[in-house]
Amino acid sequence: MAKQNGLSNTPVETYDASKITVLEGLEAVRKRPGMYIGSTDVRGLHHLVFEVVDNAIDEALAGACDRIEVTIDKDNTVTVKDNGRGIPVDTHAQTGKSALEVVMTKLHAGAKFGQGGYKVASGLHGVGVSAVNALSEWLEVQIRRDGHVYQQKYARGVPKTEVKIVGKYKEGGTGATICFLADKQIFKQIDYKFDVLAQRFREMAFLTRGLTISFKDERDGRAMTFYFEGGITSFVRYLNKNRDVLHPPFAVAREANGSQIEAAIQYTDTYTESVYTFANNINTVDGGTHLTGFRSALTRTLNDYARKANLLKDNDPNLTGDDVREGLTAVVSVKLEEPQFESQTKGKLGNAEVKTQVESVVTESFGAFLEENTREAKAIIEKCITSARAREAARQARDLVIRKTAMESLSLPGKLADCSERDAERSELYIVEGDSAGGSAKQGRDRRFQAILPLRGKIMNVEKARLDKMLQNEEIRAMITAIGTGVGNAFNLENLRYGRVVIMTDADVDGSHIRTLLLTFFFRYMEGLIEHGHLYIAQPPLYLVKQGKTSEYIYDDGELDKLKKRTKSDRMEIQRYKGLGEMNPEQLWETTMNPEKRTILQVSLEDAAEADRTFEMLMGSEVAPRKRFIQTHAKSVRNLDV
Ligand code: 0RA
Repeated sequence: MAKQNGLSNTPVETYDASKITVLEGLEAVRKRPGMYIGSTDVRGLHHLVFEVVDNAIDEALAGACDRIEVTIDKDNTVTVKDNGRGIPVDTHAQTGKSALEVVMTKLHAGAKFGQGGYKVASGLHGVGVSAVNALSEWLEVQIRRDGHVYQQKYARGVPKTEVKIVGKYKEGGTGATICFLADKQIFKQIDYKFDVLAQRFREMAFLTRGLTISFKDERDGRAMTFYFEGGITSFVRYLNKNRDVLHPPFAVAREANGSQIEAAIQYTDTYTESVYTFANNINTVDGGTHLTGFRSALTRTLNDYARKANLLKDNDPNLTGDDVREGLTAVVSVKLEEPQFESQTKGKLGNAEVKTQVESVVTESFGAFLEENTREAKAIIEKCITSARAREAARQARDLVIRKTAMESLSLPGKLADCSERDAERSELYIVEGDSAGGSAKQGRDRRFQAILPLRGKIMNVEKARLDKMLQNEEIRAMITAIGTGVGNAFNLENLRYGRVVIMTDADVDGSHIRTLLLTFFFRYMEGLIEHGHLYIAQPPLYLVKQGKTSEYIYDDGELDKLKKRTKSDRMEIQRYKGLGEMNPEQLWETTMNPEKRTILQVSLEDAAEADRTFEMLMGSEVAPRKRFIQTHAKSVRNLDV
């Protein structure tokens, strides 16, 4: 152990010795897995895969790897193979062990073990593959390096073999193959989700231009390969796949004071902003200095150009940040040597210098783009000016609504059957589709803490609607008033009137459409409600199965199949519930509303990017992809998890 002198963080001894201080045994990882991989639920499980893949991506960032292959086997074994440099195998002076064994069995806090690696490292927690090793029932690594194939096997992080030479590889075929089986003693459930993994691999491939990630799921034979020549430009095209765009994407990639700055911009004819930012391939969901720099460059550049081109007249006010962000799709990706994140979850980038770097790179390059592409520039500016006008109109409409509500003494909507409980934490609002289901819910509820708001027919398509128009819609206004928080920039969680807002719709295609419409509305205008876990989806049963004197409610088709297999009796009587209205108030209470018995799904904002796309697809102007989605997901959409 290197000694610290107690006055500074600098170890007294040499760099080599100090390196040892960061090595820690793997027992700690098994004892408190959450500390290293976040949790031991499905998220933590997927984290194992991401950690290994992130290490391979580090090789790609170092320019040493352009292919990663991920396979999930039928028995849940995961294999990650890359064509990087492989892990060093020579003897590590301090421990007398192979560097490979040290990398696989010791925790490395901070920088990557060994030298010569690229300075930028991805990896969310950066705990290294050793943590994956510790949490695997078994793990096997094969390294192709220095002319040989080396192999070592481990069980729960403990080496079971020496580092052995097991063969040769073809010229130029260096790399690493890591194969592991997650430990059932640690993880509650070993069930990898294809979509979760695929989405992350897609994102990684976007962010690492020229890298191919192929993914095969042997459990059901599904396979996908991600390769994007255009890097983040492809990312922006992908995000805009179902939107009408105003121009081809603009893109810039430059080095500024040792940081790598990349941005891609494309305006669409929609009203939404989709800007995704990354620092060292980590999705910074709360933005940070790179986003601030990007936004101010955008506003300044567009205003400067609009003035110069006389698209903004002398007495026109400047375009605001909101004006230039409407319809904007952009990806900003920075790579820096020492990223500082403001939160534990790495959601926000803190490096102050990055703001100026991004700002100057984007101002200069996007300014030049506008000068050189006058037709595109005009389309963008006109869109921003339209947004400014609409915003002014919306403000006036909003003022009107606010004044009107104030005069009507903040009256709650007439259709709302409120509860007697006044404490938001203990009360629930059920948003129910249709008047008849609303009637059943009103009779079946516990009126002490459950309020019911029936919505008539389909609410309007919020994706295409503007804030001002939306506020004129009666159903939407009733919902906003009942919930109490306000919308958009005016959203304030403190005014929430119900701790749980529960969407209750029929288990048919129409019901799922209405649910998606509502989710879109909440996602776009009351995101905080989802973020803080206040939005839920009710789970009414699909069937009532009677056998003699007993009857049982069934909530999905799989469950019904199981029951059918279990019970051979043909006296089984199956009633399918198509709508909530078919249930009487008591049944609705028993199956769907009674907190003691019901299941409700909490809506999470796991991945705004994917949700954004799903909503666009379902709601956007293009009909074809929506149709396809509804057809292929007609069953599973019932459990749509945002
Ligand atoms: C330590 C040092 C170097 C590379 C790696 C580890 C490494 C780890 C993994 C995990 C999966 N694939 C990997 N590939 C490489 C640097 C190697 C050098 O400097 O030659």
